[in-house]
Amino acid sequence: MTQTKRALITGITGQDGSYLSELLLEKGYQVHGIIRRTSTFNTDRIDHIYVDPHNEQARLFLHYGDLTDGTTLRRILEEVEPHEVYNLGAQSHVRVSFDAPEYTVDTVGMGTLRLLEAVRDYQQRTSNQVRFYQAGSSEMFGKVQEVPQKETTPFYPRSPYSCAKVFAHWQTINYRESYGLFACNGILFNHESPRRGETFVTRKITRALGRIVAGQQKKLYLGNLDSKRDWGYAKDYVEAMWLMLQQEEPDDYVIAMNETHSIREFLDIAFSYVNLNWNDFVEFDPRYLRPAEVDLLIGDATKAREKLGWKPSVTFEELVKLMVDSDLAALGLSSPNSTGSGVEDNAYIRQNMGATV
Ligand code: NDP
Ligand code: GDR
Repeated sequence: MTQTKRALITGITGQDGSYLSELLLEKGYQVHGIIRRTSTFNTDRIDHIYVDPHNEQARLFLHYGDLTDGTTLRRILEEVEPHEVYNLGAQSHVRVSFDAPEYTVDTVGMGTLRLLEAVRDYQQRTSNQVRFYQAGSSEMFGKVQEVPQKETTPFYPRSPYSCAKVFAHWQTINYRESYGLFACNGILFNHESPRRGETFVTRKITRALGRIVAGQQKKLYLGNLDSKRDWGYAKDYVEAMWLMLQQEEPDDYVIAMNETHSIREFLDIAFSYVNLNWNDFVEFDPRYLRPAEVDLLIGDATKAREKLGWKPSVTFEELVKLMVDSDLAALGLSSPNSTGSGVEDNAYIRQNMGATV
């Protein structure tokens, strides 16, 4: 009889943590996640897969902990005895990392080191093999050195967040080379979904667009519209994380779409999908600028395609539209694609938007 695999996920309540949990549960894993104690519920993204632990069917278990608290990380590791650890927890907002650099670096950089140390000790003490995934970021490439960016492109991080991710990246390699830990770095380019945090630019746009169509918002304030990102679909990207840990040898992989689009292009597709012109709604607010910007990201995921057999299932345009559809649906509005009361009907939009059109 094969043993049920156990996975431990930091950042399980985030966008990626929720999709990865779904994927691992589908594959028959027992999934354990570390959650933070907060004064309001923070488990919205995983509530639909949570089963009361008293139920013997339950395969998803949550543990209170924090990447800033090494003792607890060790205790959870001992309790769970995971076969795979996915380190997705982070203060992941680049702009916020300039406001809260120490906390960001503690979570993203030192948090990874604490977890690696805990895994090393656990593995040495028990001889149980643990596979480790580190959530690296295209932000590590920062200031353009080479395009498209690939595994061998030099890093030039431009924020406290990305400096900490570079530290975590090299620590992960160091634990692989020093202690023989099966540790992989995913270097993931931006990936989005209807579950994307509301303050990242894509979701900020699609959420505002829904509210504009519903007549609940008149303006959308944004910062730099010229930067370019290589955006993919989060559900596709968590599959790459899992694939990395199923290989014979640990390695590092870029995961990307190999195409780049500006914020303006994102706005064009999103607003024209509902027959609106974003220039009528978007205003500039310098508070959303960063002290240093990453101007251009475009990734080359050839290695992942060839070695992992990974490929994305959703195009950039499909991604924008599925996010708009989801934010429209959340407000009880139908998709422009659906028949009947579609938002392609300008009268419908005018009616919903009151005086703003
Ligand atoms: P989210 O911001 O959606 O989720 C972050 C998760 O980390 C949340 O579960 C959050 O908990 C948790 N967290 C925050 N601080 C701590 C802490 N101190 N201790 C433990 N957990 C903490 O991020 P994503 O899901 O988008 O990203 C997942 C990972 O991948 C992150 O490490 C991110 O930096 C990285 N990444 C993301 C990319 C993307 O485009 N999405 C691209 C490349 C890398 P809570 O819900 O309580 O806030
Ligand atoms: P990013 O994502 O910094 O690439 O990090 P974000 O969506 O925050 O910014 C993308 C680009 O949009 C510009 N921008 C704005 N950004 C935000 N958040 N809000 C605005 O109002 C706004 N206006 C313009 C930004 O300047 C930037 O150029 C994300 C995170 O998920 C990281 O954790 C991850 O590592 C990287 O993607 C890959």
